[in-house]
Amino acid sequence: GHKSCVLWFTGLSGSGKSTLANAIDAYLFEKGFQSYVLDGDNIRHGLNKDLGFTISDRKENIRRIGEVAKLFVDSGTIVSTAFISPFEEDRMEVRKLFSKDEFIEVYVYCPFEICVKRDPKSLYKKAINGEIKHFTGLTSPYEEPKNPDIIIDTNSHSLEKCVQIIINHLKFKKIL
Ligand code: GGZ
Repeated sequence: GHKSCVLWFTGLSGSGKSTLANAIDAYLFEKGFQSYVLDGDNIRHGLNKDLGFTISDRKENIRRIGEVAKLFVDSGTIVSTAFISPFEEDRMEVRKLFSKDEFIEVYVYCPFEICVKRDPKSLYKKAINGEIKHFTGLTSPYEEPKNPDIIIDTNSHSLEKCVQIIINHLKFKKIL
Protein backbone atom coordinates (compact mmCIF):
# COMPACT_ATOMS: atom_id res chain seq x y z
CA GLY A 1 0.00 0.00 0.00
CA HIS A 2 0.95 3.66 -0.05
CA LYS A 3 -0.18 6.94 1.47
CA SER A 4 -1.92 9.58 -0.61
CA CYS A 5 -0.52 13.03 -1.31
CA VAL A 6 -0.47 15.83 -3.82
CA LEU A 7 2.65 16.54 -5.87
CA TRP A 8 2.08 20.19 -6.67
CA PHE A 9 4.28 21.06 -9.66
CA THR A 10 4.86 24.77 -10.24
CA GLY A 11 7.00 26.49 -12.86
CA LEU A 12 7.05 28.44 -16.09
CA SER A 13 5.35 27.37 -19.30
CA GLY A 14 7.73 24.92 -20.96
CA SER A 15 9.60 24.12 -17.74
CA GLY A 16 8.52 20.48 -17.89
CA LYS A 17 5.68 20.22 -15.35
CA SER A 18 3.34 18.08 -17.46
CA THR A 19 6.15 15.89 -18.78
CA LEU A 20 7.35 15.23 -15.25
CA ALA A 21 3.84 14.70 -13.82
CA ASN A 22 3.03 12.19 -16.57
CA ALA A 23 6.33 10.35 -16.10
CA ILE A 24 5.68 10.07 -12.34
CA ASP A 25 2.15 8.86 -13.09
CA ALA A 26 3.50 6.17 -15.44
CA TYR A 27 6.03 5.03 -12.82
CA LEU A 28 3.38 4.80 -10.08
CA PHE A 29 0.90 3.03 -12.37
CA GLU A 30 3.52 0.46 -13.27
CA LYS A 31 4.04 -0.24 -9.55
CA GLY A 32 0.30 -0.74 -9.12
CA PHE A 33 -0.18 2.49 -7.15
CA GLN A 34 -3.22 4.76 -7.39
CA SER A 35 -2.17 7.88 -9.29
CA TYR A 36 -3.77 10.67 -11.30
CA VAL A 37 -2.64 13.80 -13.15
CA LEU A 38 -4.55 17.08 -13.16
CA ASP A 39 -3.42 19.39 -15.96
CA GLY A 40 -4.70 21.93 -18.42
CA ASP A 41 -6.16 19.22 -20.65
CA ASN A 42 -8.58 17.85 -18.06
CA ILE A 43 -9.20 21.01 -16.00
CA ARG A 44 -8.94 24.11 -18.17
CA HIS A 45 -11.05 22.50 -20.92
CA GLY A 46 -13.75 21.39 -18.49
CA LEU A 47 -14.31 22.53 -14.91
CA ASN A 48 -12.37 25.77 -15.46
CA LYS A 49 -13.27 26.61 -19.04
CA ASP A 50 -14.83 29.85 -17.80
CA LEU A 51 -11.38 31.05 -16.70
CA GLY A 52 -8.64 32.82 -18.67
CA PHE A 53 -5.23 34.17 -17.70
CA THR A 54 -5.88 37.40 -15.82
CA ILE A 55 -4.46 37.42 -12.31
CA SER A 56 -7.90 36.88 -10.76
CA ASP A 57 -8.73 34.02 -13.15
CA ARG A 58 -5.42 32.32 -12.41
CA LYS A 59 -6.08 32.66 -8.67
CA GLU A 60 -9.52 31.08 -9.05
CA ASN A 61 -8.04 28.38 -11.31
CA ILE A 62 -5.56 27.39 -8.60
CA ARG A 63 -8.16 27.57 -5.81
CA ARG A 64 -10.47 25.14 -7.62
CA ILE A 65 -7.61 22.80 -8.54
CA GLY A 66 -6.58 22.75 -4.87
CA GLU A 67 -10.09 21.66 -3.89
CA VAL A 68 -10.18 18.97 -6.59
CA ALA A 69 -6.72 17.74 -5.55
CA LYS A 70 -8.04 17.43 -1.99
CA LEU A 71 -10.85 15.15 -3.19
CA PHE A 72 -8.29 12.92 -4.91
CA VAL A 73 -6.13 12.78 -1.78
CA ASP A 74 -9.22 11.91 0.30
CA SER A 75 -9.86 9.04 -2.14
CA GLY A 76 -6.40 7.61 -1.46
CA THR A 77 -4.76 8.76 -4.68
CA ILE A 78 -1.34 10.28 -5.34
CA VAL A 79 -2.36 13.27 -7.44
CA SER A 80 0.10 15.28 -9.52
CA THR A 81 -1.00 18.79 -10.52
CA ALA A 82 0.75 20.50 -13.43
CA PHE A 83 -0.18 24.19 -13.47
CA ILE A 84 2.03 27.26 -13.56
CA SER A 85 0.46 28.39 -10.26
CA PRO A 86 2.48 31.62 -10.38
CA PHE A 87 1.53 33.15 -7.03
CA GLU A 88 3.09 32.19 -3.70
CA GLU A 89 -0.05 33.30 -1.84
CA ASP A 90 -2.28 30.92 -3.82
CA ARG A 91 0.08 27.98 -3.37
CA MET A 92 0.17 28.73 0.39
CA GLU A 93 -3.64 28.75 0.52
CA VAL A 94 -3.79 25.38 -1.23
CA ARG A 95 -1.16 23.97 1.14
CA LYS A 96 -3.49 24.81 4.05
CA LEU A 97 -6.08 22.33 2.70
CA PHE A 98 -3.71 19.44 3.46
CA SER A 99 -1.85 17.95 6.39
CA LYS A 100 1.88 18.65 6.60
CA ASP A 101 2.98 15.49 4.79
CA GLU A 102 0.20 15.45 2.19
CA PHE A 103 1.26 18.56 0.23
CA ILE A 104 4.54 18.38 -1.65
CA GLU A 105 5.45 21.51 -3.59
CA VAL A 106 7.76 20.72 -6.50
CA TYR A 107 9.45 23.71 -8.09
CA VAL A 108 10.12 22.71 -11.69
CA TYR A 109 13.01 25.07 -12.35
CA CYS A 110 14.18 25.91 -15.83
CA PRO A 111 15.83 29.21 -16.82
CA PHE A 112 13.43 31.53 -18.63
CA GLU A 113 15.69 31.71 -21.73
CA ILE A 114 15.65 27.92 -22.01
CA CYS A 115 11.84 27.83 -21.78
CA VAL A 116 11.71 30.43 -24.56
CA LYS A 117 14.14 28.32 -26.60
CA ARG A 118 12.13 25.11 -26.02
CA ASP A 119 8.80 26.79 -26.86
CA PRO A 120 7.08 23.47 -27.75
CA LYS A 121 3.76 25.12 -28.59
CA SER A 122 5.20 28.38 -30.04
CA LEU A 123 3.39 30.27 -27.28
CA TYR A 124 6.42 32.38 -26.31
CA LYS A 125 6.79 33.36 -29.94
CA LYS A 126 3.16 34.44 -30.04
CA ALA A 127 3.45 36.25 -26.72
CA ILE A 128 6.58 38.12 -27.86
CA ASN A 129 4.70 39.12 -31.03
CA GLY A 130 1.87 40.43 -28.87
CA GLU A 131 -0.61 37.78 -29.99
CA ILE A 132 -1.09 36.45 -26.43
CA LYS A 133 -1.69 38.89 -23.59
CA HIS A 134 -0.36 38.60 -20.00
CA PHE A 135 1.94 35.67 -20.66
CA THR A 136 3.82 34.26 -17.66
CA GLY A 137 7.44 35.41 -17.47
CA LEU A 138 6.90 38.09 -20.11
CA THR A 139 3.87 40.19 -19.28
CA SER A 140 2.53 38.37 -16.22
CA PRO A 141 4.60 37.57 -13.12
CA TYR A 142 5.95 34.25 -11.86
CA GLU A 143 6.78 34.21 -8.16
CA GLU A 144 9.41 31.58 -7.33
CA PRO A 145 8.50 29.27 -4.45
CA LYS A 146 10.16 30.50 -1.24
CA ASN A 147 10.15 27.10 0.46
CA PRO A 148 9.51 24.30 -2.03
CA ASP A 149 9.74 20.72 -0.77
CA ILE A 150 11.66 19.72 -3.89
CA ILE A 151 13.48 21.73 -6.58
CA ILE A 152 14.00 19.98 -9.91
CA ASP A 153 16.30 21.55 -12.49
CA THR A 154 14.95 20.15 -15.75
CA ASN A 155 17.69 21.86 -17.75
CA SER A 156 20.47 19.98 -15.96
CA HIS A 157 18.92 16.54 -15.43
CA SER A 158 17.40 13.90 -17.69
CA LEU A 159 13.71 13.10 -17.29
CA GLU A 160 14.63 9.74 -15.71
CA LYS A 161 16.84 11.49 -13.15
CA CYS A 162 14.08 14.02 -12.35
CA VAL A 163 11.59 11.17 -11.79
CA GLN A 164 14.08 9.39 -9.54
CA ILE A 165 14.58 12.52 -7.38
CA ILE A 166 10.83 12.73 -6.76
CA ILE A 167 10.36 9.01 -6.16
CA ASN A 168 13.26 9.04 -3.67
CA HIS A 169 11.55 11.91 -1.85
CA LEU A 170 8.27 9.96 -1.68
CA LYS A 171 10.12 6.97 -0.25
CA PHE A 172 12.06 9.13 2.23
CA LYS A 173 8.75 10.65 3.41
CA LYS A 174 7.30 7.13 3.73
CA ILE A 175 4.54 7.80 1.21
CA LEU A 176 5.70 4.85 -0.90
C1 GGZ B 1 0.76 31.39 -19.53
C2 GGZ B 1 -0.61 30.32 -21.05
C3 GGZ B 1 -1.18 31.55 -21.37
C4 GGZ B 1 -0.72 32.72 -20.72
C5 GGZ B 1 -2.14 30.02 -22.58
N1 GGZ B 1 0.24 32.59 -19.79
O1 GGZ B 1 2.92 25.54 -21.82
P1 GGZ B 1 1.50 25.24 -21.73
O2 GGZ B 1 0.63 26.32 -22.47
O3 GGZ B 1 1.00 23.88 -22.05
O4 GGZ B 1 1.06 25.64 -20.29
C6 GGZ B 1 0.53 26.96 -20.23
C7 GGZ B 1 -0.87 26.85 -19.71
C8 GGZ B 1 -0.96 27.64 -18.41
O5 GGZ B 1 -2.16 27.36 -17.75
P2 GGZ B 1 -2.17 27.14 -16.18
O6 GGZ B 1 -3.56 26.74 -15.80
O7 GGZ B 1 -1.08 26.22 -15.80
O8 GGZ B 1 -1.80 28.61 -15.64
S1 GGZ B 1 -2.04 29.21 -14.19
O9 GGZ B 1 -1.57 28.21 -13.21
O10 GGZ B 1 -1.25 30.44 -14.15
O11 GGZ B 1 -3.49 29.48 -14.02
C9 GGZ B 1 0.40 27.46 -21.67
C10 GGZ B 1 -1.03 27.91 -21.81
O12 GGZ B 1 -1.75 27.41 -20.67
N2 GGZ B 1 -1.22 29.38 -21.80
N3 GGZ B 1 -2.14 31.34 -22.34
N4 GGZ B 1 -1.23 33.93 -21.00
N5 GGZ B 1 0.38 30.24 -20.13
